[in-house]
Amino acid sequence: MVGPTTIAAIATPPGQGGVGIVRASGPDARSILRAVCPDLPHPLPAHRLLLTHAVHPKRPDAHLDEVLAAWMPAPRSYTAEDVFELQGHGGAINMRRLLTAVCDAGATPAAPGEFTQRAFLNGRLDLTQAEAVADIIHASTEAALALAQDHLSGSLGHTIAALQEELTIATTLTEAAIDFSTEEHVYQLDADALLGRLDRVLTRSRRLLGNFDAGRQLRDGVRVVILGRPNAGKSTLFNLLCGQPRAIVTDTPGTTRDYLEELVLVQGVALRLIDTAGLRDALDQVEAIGVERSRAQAARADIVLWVVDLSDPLDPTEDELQAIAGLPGELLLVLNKADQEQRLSPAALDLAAALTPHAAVTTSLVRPDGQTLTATPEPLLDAIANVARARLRPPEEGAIITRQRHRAALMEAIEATERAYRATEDGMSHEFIALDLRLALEATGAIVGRVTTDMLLNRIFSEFCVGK
Ligand SMILES: Nc1nc2c(ncn2[C@@H]2O[C@H](COP(=O)(O)OP(=O)(O)OP(=O)(O)O)[C@@H](O)[C@H]2O)c(=O)[nH]1
Ligand SMILES: [Mg+2]
Repeated sequence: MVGPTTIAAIATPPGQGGVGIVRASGPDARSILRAVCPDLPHPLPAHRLLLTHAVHPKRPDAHLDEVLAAWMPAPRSYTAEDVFELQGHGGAINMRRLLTAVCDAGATPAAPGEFTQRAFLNGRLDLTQAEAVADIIHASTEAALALAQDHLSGSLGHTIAALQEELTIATTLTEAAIDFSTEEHVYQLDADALLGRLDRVLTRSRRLLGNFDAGRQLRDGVRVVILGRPNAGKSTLFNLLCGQPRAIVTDTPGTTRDYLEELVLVQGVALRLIDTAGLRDALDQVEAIGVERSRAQAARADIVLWVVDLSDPLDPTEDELQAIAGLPGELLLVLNKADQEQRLSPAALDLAAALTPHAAVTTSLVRPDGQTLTATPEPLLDAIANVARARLRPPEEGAIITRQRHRAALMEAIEATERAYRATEDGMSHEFIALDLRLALEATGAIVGRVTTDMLLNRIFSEFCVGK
């Protein structure tokens, strides 16, 4: 078997910066570091920053850069392998030359996420922690960052471990009952005790599953889709919430052709805001595709901002009302163009308002002189933030799952545990019960990475940047 290679990468973002870091990990890290930094003391002090100079291994007389070198021998390093880092002067060309020197001394360029993948494979991190590293790098809001830090500290891993412990005991007891059932002293499976144990597993897993929606919205932002007829003022509202003229606004109905997405903070709440093409019977093929996309976005919304033009002489049709009522997200009704003469019938307004428990917000997005406002009206901001905030509160205390991957595995575990529960109640053979308990164990194991496939690992680690 070929042993692990020594990998190296530039760990800092490309471009100019005060400092740039080249990092390497693997069995040859020590000799490579010696070759690139020949003046380092003997023996190598660990976990210290050492001021020295770097050279190319084949041209030791030519000074490359003045660097701070850090030597972190296994297992006390990020990957649990021998690791070194060179802090040089930031700058793309300098970093490239340092990396070339390290590679010419025996390292191989690292693939995206390969350092973290090694940390996982060497047992330094479980899979939820490895994912948290990617989440910390990608976090664009305080809330997402806090959640990722929490996962990196192992909180989700611990919760899963507790579930696994219960399941392991349950499996062991059941399998013991199979193994010894033909012996003289028949080992009796205590069905009531087993049911109690499985009940605890189910309660905890369902609680965790119930937190997924809040977790996803914390991590990715609450999906807020702005929906309505052409010309209702959707893009005007989108731009105001973005704080910049991101979408084209004109008085021609059908201006927005494709949807636009921006991450915005509204009163500290992260929203993934989506402006859509106005809903109507499309005039051409491009618009038809746009309207189709609007509907697809609406179907995935956490919150739908339904913008209705009060000055529109055409009341919402029965079909329009039905379509809105059928959406899974929470509905917030925005009655726009209050500066104009109202032509929408009060009866139609009542019908629209009846579709949502939240009070409609009546607003105008232009000033009396016809200019667009420069900031979103406060009542509208309050209404949006209140609904969004309520969604972020996890229904139950405890760890929070954030990824579809966690959710799917947990659902699998719950289904298998439920089958084991029913089989125990029905007094079915122990083999059946044990089989399902094993499946539940495997499913929970997949969350933390006890059971993984190469495909799954590749997918997770490809999200990383090179050097992490
Ligand atoms: N009088 C008035 N005009 C408004 C108001 N809000 C937006 N408008 C105007 O309405 C027109 C359409 O606005 P948009 O924001 O482009 O409307 P939209 O809903 O995005 O339209 P589509 O992209 O065609 O679906 C523009 O001329 C805006 O300036 C308002 O409150 N009052
Ligand atoms: Mg628009």
